[in-house]
Parts: sequence; structure tokens; C-alpha cells
Amino acid sequence: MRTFRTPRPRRPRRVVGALAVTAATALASAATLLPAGQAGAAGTTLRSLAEAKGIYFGTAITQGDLNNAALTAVAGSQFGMLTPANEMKWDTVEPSRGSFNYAPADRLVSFAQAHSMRLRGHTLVWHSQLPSWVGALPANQVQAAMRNHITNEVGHYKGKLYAWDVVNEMFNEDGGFRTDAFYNAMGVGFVADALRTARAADPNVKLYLNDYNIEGLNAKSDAMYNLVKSLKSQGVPLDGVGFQAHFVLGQVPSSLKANLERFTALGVEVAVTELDDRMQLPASSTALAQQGRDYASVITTCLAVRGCVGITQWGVGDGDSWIPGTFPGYGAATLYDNNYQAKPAYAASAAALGSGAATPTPTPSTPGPTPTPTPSTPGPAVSCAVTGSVSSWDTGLVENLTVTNTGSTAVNGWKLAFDLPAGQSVTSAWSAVIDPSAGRVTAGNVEYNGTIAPGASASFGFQATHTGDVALPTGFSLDGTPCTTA
Ligand code: 9MR
Repeated sequence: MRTFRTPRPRRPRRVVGALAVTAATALASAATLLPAGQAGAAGTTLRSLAEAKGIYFGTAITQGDLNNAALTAVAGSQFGMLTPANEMKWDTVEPSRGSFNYAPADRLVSFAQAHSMRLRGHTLVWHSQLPSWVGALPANQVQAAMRNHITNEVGHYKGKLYAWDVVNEMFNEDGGFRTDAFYNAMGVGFVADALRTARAADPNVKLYLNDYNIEGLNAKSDAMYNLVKSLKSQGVPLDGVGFQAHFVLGQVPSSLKANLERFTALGVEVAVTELDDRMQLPASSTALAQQGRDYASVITTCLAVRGCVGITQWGVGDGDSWIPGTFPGYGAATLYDNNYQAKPAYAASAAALGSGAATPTPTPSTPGPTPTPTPSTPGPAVSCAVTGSVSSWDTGLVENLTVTNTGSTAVNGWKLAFDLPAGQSVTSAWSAVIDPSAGRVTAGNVEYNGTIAPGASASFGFQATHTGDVALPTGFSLDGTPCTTA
């Protein structure tokens, strides 16, 4: 990790993290990755459509899936975020105490990087897929084992992930805490302890709590809400809440939007992390049409909630889904059939992401009355400072930048220009629109971070390819005024 010499500013309190690239950039990058025969409308992908709207669209895959050419062709082109479905779980990573195995997850990380996908880490602390040695520990050793596991795994993937599901599925359906090894040993405090340990191991990755059946307003989501509120009030590092969203056909909760919004009001971002929508088999055309409406409503809701940063479908096609194995007689839960052909829900999802939206015809400008200039006392000149960090691997890098308004008047709508080192080329960006992709580029604000009050900051980031020079950019200027970096 390289940083400017300045100390890192406090993590911004505002909800950030939605992905946004210019439509042109998104389509261009998706097009270069699009394999022949790809299902979906020519030239557009769920990924590019979602990114043009400022959110991500992701999927979960296993290392075994990497041997399936049809699956990887869809995964690598249609989705911009990848969650390893099993390979980052405790039973794979640390099957015996102190012995760590990252090879399976590393393969998935390499696949994501090769396809310029970002990654969600799943999951560090969970009662399931937990090796028996953890459950057999005396209570007074569980905290040390948990901390060691988190420190090692988060450290291994430091700088490579967008987010971690730090604690998964900690609640029972009635909102009580699940009495697993962690709760039994440490009580409710294990959640804060896990989050703090993760933050110490990677200061930049987003830290999430993740659960199912918390999508609507109910006792379980109330419990998550109260926990998040309490953690935030104590200053515990927590950036987001993941709503798994394993839905049953026709039962997307009508309170989804209100529920997501009560969480974002607490200062966390939200994401749909494991979306699927199961139906009784065989699937009828009526059911498949309903599934399209279900997917579309989830997407429309996320787009309508400021701070909803993206949606991940759990699995690529119906044949990869966990549903038939767990709910006999049910299935057909994803956007793709067993042969990776797009189902009606694909078109419904693409439409919800704006695929059919007509490009607005610019209104011919008839010269109207000249607006009277508002008398203004000239305020102090814009003044700014930029801090940043970069994490790189052989051909790629992830960079996070924070621009602070060091002047005394608010900035309303901003453009930060800077020079990328030779050989670096932006492939995707979040919380800013970056154009062009190389050379002297300009990052412009997205809707929700356009105003920077005096003393406040805006943060954004991008992923780029490089040819060896992984230095931070130089020559920053905010709306034409040079910024300091040291
Ligand atoms: O998709 C995962 C499947 O391959 C595993 O067999 C299963 C074991 O619990 O876990 C699945 O993923 C789960 C996820 O990690 C947490 N939420 C529920 C998912 C479906 O079971």
C-alpha cells in the first residue's frame, strides 16, 4: 500500500461507495470483455447498465465454477462484483488452528481481477461452515481464535476487496442473538470486537454485517437496526449492512424500501448481497413473468435508495443455485436457466436498470431572458487538499482518494483533475465519474457527494490496469485550483 506522506483523514461519515462510471466508459470496458454468444442485449450487460446508474451488479461463484466455460463467460461479462460462495469461509481458510489455506479463494480473486470485477469477502465470523475445532475451544480461547482468524484473513486480502461480511447471520428469527460459539464466549460484544479487529487489519475495506430475512420491517430487522444504531453510537467501525434477499416468488417485502432507508439514515450503506427468487418446479411462464417483476422491484428499490450501493445474485444460473438442494421441489431462482440462457427476469432486470430508456433529445435552446446575475460578494478562493492510497498487484491497482475542502465556502458540484502515471488506465470507478481513462483525467462528483462543506471531504475510488508504475496521481486541481498533497 502506498500513500501520500500526509496522515489519512478520518473515514468520511457520509454514506459512500456506489459505483459510477460514465456510460461510455462502462460500455467500452464491458464490450472488450464480452465473449461471443453472450446472452443479453447486444452491447449492454447488467454490469454496464448498473454501473451507469451508479450501483454494481454482482454474482457469487465457487472455485469449481471456474472450470465451467459457459458459466465464467457470463460471470466475467455480466457481473461487476464477485463474492466467493464458500472459499473465504472459516472451514476452508483455517480448517485447523493456525493453518491457513487461501489457494481456493485466491483463484477466485485472480478471476475477478482478470475481469476487472470487484470483490466482496464472505465471511469471517459465522456459526456455519465453521470447523469443529472452534466449537470445541474453551470459552476463554474463542476471542483469541476469532481475532487471529480475522487478522490473518483480512490481512491476506488487504487492499484487494471492496467489502467484508465481517459477521454473518447473527440473529434468530425472533431477533434474539444466535447462541453460537462466539456469542456464548463473548456475548453481544463479539460483533464490535470482530469489526474492530477487521478494521485494524485493513483500514480501507468496507465492513459489513450480513443476514437473511431482514429485508422487510420485522422483529429480525429491528434487531439488526438496533445493533447497528448501538455500534454506530459507540464509534465501532461499521460501513454497511448486507441484506441477503433469498426471496420466494411474489414475496418481495413491500417494506423493503422503508427498511433500507432506516438503515442508511444511521450512516451505513446497504447492499443486496445474495439475491435469488425461488419458485415451485416446473417453472410456469406465469411464474417466470412474476420473477421478472420481483427482480425489477428489488433493482428499482435499490436505485431509489441513496446509499444502496449494489446487488449481488447468489450464483450465476439456476443449475448453480443452492435452492434445489435445500428446498426440494423449488428452484429456477436466478436470471439464467440451466444452459445460461437469459430468462424473462434478465430482460426485466435490464429494463429496471434502464436498458430501454430513450436517450433524452436535447431541447433546442431558444434564447430566453438573460438571467439576472445574483449579486455576490466574492468568497475566498477554492482551497483543497488530497490524500490517497493505492494497493496494487501485478497488472492492476485499486486506489482511494479523498479531497478535502480547506477553503471557507462550500463547494457545490466538483471536478478534480489529476495526472495518472503513464501506463495506468481506469477500468471502473465508484463515487465519482472519471473521464477519460488515462493521462490527465477528471473525476466529477456523483449525485450524493457533490457538496463539500468547508472542512469536509469527499472520497471516491477507482480500479485501473497498469504496466509497472503504481505511483499515485499528481497535479491535482479542484475546479481549476491546485490542491496540496503533502
Ligand atoms: O452457496 C453456498 C453453498 O454452496 C453452501 O453449501 C452453503 C452452506 O451453508 O452456503 C451457501 O451460501 C450461503 C451463504 O454463505 C450465507 N447465506 C446463505 C447462503 C445459501 O445457503
